[in-house]
Amino acid sequence: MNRTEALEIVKKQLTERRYIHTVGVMETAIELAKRFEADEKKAELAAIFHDYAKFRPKEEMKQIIIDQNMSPSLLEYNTELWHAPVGAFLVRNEVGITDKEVLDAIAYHTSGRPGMTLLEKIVYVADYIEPGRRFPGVDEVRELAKTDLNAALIQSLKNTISFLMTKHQAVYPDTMMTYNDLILGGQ
Ligand code: DGI
Ligand code: FE
Ligand code: FE
Repeated sequence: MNRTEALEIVKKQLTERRYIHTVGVMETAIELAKRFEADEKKAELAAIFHDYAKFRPKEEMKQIIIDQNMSPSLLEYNTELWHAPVGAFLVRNEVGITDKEVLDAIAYHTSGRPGMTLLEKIVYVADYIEPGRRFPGVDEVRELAKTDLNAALIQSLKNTISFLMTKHQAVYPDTMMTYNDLILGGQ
């Protein structure tokens, strides 16, 4: 599948605004893949489909999490977490992408996980810093991503965890574990 075909497929699943975000993530992920010597084609594909399930009804996502034996703890935390693992499942089933590295980069693009692969880190950071993002602190992460992918990832995790805490929201354990893993030097 080439880029144009992939973008056409995902466009139908998204709002205009989210599609523009997706194109930004795609461009950023390719740039990061070049910089940090990852597979550019896989980065492009994972980025294009990372938010594929973003607008699926919550009930549908919940049912997939249950039926596919995904972590039941997902259901206890923020529903925003669901579109990532559900997206990986749907991209496999509906689009026919079978590359496990690409599917994992989609599955972990929101929560992160300990021992993230290079491709997973690239999609996570690209999602955070694509040119359309305007969060406080995003420029600092953009600067870090020019030279140090792990430092960029740690800073984006810190920002997200702090953001959730200031809103008095729970933090998904895998997100905390991702942060700890990187701080403790687990690559
Ligand atoms: O889908 P996007 O908006 O492009 O970005 P995303 O997939 O990273 O979703 C991020 C949202 O998920 C962000 O607003 C914070 C929210 N969220 C809720 N609970 C958690 C969480 N993000 C992480 N990493 N961990 C959580 O526990
Ligand atoms: Fe997302
Ligand atoms: Fe996104």
